[in-house]
Amino acid sequence: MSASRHPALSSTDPELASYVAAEEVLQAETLRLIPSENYVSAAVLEASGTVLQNKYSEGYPGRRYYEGQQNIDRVEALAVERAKGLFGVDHANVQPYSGSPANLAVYLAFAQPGDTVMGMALPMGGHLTHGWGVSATGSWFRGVQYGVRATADPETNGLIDYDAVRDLALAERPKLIFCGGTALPRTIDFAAFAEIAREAGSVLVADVAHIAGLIAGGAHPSPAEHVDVISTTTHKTLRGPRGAMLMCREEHAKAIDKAVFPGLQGGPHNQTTAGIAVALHEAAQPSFVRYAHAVVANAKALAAALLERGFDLVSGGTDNHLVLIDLTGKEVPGKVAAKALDRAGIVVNYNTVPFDPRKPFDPSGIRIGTPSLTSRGLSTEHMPLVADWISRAVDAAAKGDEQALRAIRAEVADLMAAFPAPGLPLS
Ligand code: DSN
Repeated sequence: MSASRHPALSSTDPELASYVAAEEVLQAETLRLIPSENYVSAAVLEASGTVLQNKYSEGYPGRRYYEGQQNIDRVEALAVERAKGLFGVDHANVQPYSGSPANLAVYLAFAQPGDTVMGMALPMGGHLTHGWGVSATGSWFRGVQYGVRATADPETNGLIDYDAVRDLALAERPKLIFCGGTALPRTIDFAAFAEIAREAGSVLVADVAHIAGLIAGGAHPSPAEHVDVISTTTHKTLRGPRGAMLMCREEHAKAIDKAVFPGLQGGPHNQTTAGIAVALHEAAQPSFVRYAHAVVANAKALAAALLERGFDLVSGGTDNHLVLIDLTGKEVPGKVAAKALDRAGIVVNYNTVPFDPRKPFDPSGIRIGTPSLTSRGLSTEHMPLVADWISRAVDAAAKGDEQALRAIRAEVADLMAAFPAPGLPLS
């Protein structure tokens, strides 16, 4: 790490500083395709590393259990106002530490242990905290799960079956219904979920962690007018620090706030709140609208280029930032491919695909996305090259050709050097 960038850290703890420096190089040189990651701006990084870190502030602006909140109150109120304005909601809570605690707060606000809750199954593209068995949400509550269609018709294969969701909801009458997930390449029909939740008498929660930035930038429909609660992390397409927000109609504001604090958490992480405020300010700019649309255009172009190269994609493509590649027809499973791609300087994660015959720790797919590469300025014209690299790396993995992976890594580093990453000094 250059001493001038983090002089105090380099001098106090050179070992730790060296790990941070190595991570800066890694993030600068590689093509980062994990769809839940991004590059925050230098301004978000600065806000997240301030003396706001030093304050305890249990409570909410104007209602704290500690004194000395003159500035902290302003920071949090600013973040809240910006969230309300950007997402068009009555109420925002910016204190949840991350997505899982945010979702747990929703359970605390609206359900009792043992109640039935409904979400998309994790292997179908849902999230652990939507009632999946290994999560507290699936053991403290009774999780019932929906999935996607498996049909011979490419027009509907891999899409959410809203009729089946409705049948399950009416049979189970869950307290909560979650829509949204972690591996959904297609637009979520919030109006359809709202109709189902209304019929079933359920509280509807949109977990938009993956697509919050797309919603903010107008590149995905907003759930604001359809759902009771919006849950989101702040660090994915929204390009903020690692944190989360819960947003809702006024009628639910008290329940949500009480569930976050004192129900689940203690003092908020004020330095993160500051970073969120900056990210929300950035996301309200015209340039972010362009960014959100470019993320989607890049993902569509990448999906098309992968299809041309013989890859199978779950649902046949994408409407958003994410592409789920099913490697069942290839000679390598997801984990082998992901590790080979990593050696080639292309960072992805292995992932289950719907109806995966393999185990979650060794599944059939890889999950990729375009938020990070779009933040670096890559555009649709680069997507055939990215698809070529993925194709060559998967072939090389099948053949055990390490030299080919090294060659790709050098090509990747060359291209990335021409596209500086926000927040990174080295690129
Ligand atoms: N772990 C996140 C993701 O990668 O999608 C979801 O929590």
